Amino acid sequence: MKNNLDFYPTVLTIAGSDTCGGAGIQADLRTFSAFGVYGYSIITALTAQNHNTITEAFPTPKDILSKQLDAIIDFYNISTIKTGMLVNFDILNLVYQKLKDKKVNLIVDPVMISTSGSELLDKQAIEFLQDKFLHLATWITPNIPEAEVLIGEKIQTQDDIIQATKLISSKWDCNTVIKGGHLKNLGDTITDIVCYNKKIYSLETPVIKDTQAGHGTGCTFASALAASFAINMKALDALSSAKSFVYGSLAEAVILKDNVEAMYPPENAYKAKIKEL
Ligand code: PXL
Repeated sequence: MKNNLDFYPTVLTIAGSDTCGGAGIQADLRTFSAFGVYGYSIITALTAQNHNTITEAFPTPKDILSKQLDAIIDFYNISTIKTGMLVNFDILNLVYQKLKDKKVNLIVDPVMISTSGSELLDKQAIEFLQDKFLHLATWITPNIPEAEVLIGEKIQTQDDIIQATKLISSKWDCNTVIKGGHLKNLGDTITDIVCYNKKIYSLETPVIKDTQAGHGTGCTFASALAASFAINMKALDALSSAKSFVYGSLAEAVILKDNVEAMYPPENAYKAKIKEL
């Protein structure tokens, strides 16, 4: 037995299945394992996809999703939950109803569009996300296009990102990380901006130029953050460890076939820089 005194650290992911293994549930569970965290998983949709294209995103039927949630949430002592692709209003609403009275550390990755441009959350669901679901979050981790949808404004500069993190944090009474990877003219570093307890931090690693392994970076970051919390890291250390893990996973990407690379848990340790702005 790994633990004879305390319970082993766990995280529940509520997300979609990605056949090609790079994002969604598959990325989440791989990441939890790399952090020494046991993962529970509730699957919101079955996608059919490879590294080029998504051909299907089939929502889990409501009654099945409801049974998955009931099987897990009240049976185990769940204190950390990460959500990813929530597909449509019915699924989002059901997850909301099951979580709304629970006291948990909820990390919401507001997945809306895949890297290849497919819609992963419909319009009615985006409204419900804004009106209800995000009020449950302790952390929200959008990329720039998702943050633009959430606040209804364009984000073009680092200053815009800082304003957006503040806006998101105050609107939904939560902490926010906006991932900077979509910013034009990145230079030598990728800088994410964090609003944590109303203070602003930058979170930085070098850019890995021309990587083809970007699929799943968002899921991996949010899962690594959730796993870091589950092993009792303090927030700033958790942020740095999650960002370092994404960087290392890109730096040590594996080649799956000609022109297809995938991020993979790194063997070496890396250190992202976090500083207050
Ligand atoms: O990276 C967003 C994402 C999340 N979840 C699933 C996905 C994708 C992108 O393809 O397939 C299941």
